[in-house]
Amino acid sequence: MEYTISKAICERWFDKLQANLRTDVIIVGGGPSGLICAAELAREGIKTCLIEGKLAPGGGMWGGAMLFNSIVVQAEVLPILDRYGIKYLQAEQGLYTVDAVEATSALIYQAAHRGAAIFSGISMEDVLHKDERVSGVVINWTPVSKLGMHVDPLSLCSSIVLDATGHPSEVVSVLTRKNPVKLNLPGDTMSYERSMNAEAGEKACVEYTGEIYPGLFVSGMAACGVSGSNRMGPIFGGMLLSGVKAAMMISASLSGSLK
Ligand code: 48F
Repeated sequence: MEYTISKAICERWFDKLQANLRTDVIIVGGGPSGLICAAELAREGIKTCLIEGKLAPGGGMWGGAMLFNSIVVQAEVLPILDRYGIKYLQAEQGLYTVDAVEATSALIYQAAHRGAAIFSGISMEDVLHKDERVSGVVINWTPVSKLGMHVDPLSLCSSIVLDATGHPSEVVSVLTRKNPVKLNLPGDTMSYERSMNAEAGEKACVEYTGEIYPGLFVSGMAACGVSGSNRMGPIFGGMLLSGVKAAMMISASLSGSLK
């Protein structure tokens, strides 16, 4: 029986990897913006692969604030919560609270159930950059990177890459560190995240969601950081709106390139 268990797991996992060596979209980072983007794209039948460096996707959503695992959202995202079957309670000033565990697990479930391929424990360490376009990512096991082991990576190819890595905006950072590129951002270059201002940060993370370099989109906290906007703390409506906006823009870009 042990042989059969191991064989079944190996076959399934390698089938999944092989099927995702070339995809429409690679999402780096399984926080709220990346997960909801994956769920929305997969629902449209767009071949989507999500790479999460940690064991479990969910990013900063599990922990609420200071480990108080409730999060806050604005009234405008209630239709999204309804679509994902996430319950909410009214607070004050048009704000609502959501159980962080229910919300995070709902996003993960919908992304996986709708057909996005989720790989965990694997980190993006570089991008594929050819003919002035990002065309995929370079990956390795997170423990290999953490232990500093001298092991070469593998590459995954895609039409589009989404940087949903949150505060460190790791995809944009590695692209700009290694290549002399001009970004579609104020000042043509990557900025840095400013201090807490919930209203400004929530607005900016949606506003700056988009394609900042051919083939490379940003969402969520990464969109805030690279555009020089503020962090916003444990309010998550902007993250969900950003992920949904990223999915709409990516879908439009893919259908445009098929014409
Ligand atoms: O930070 P994160 O939750 O991203 P987000 O969707 O949401 C931000 C909020 O959680 C919070 C906030 C809310 O108001 O301010 O911070 O922008 O999730 C990012 C995910 O990306 C993974 C990381 O482990 C986390 O789960 N990640 C980061 N770098 C890499 C990565 C990498 N190089 N490769 C793979 N995954």
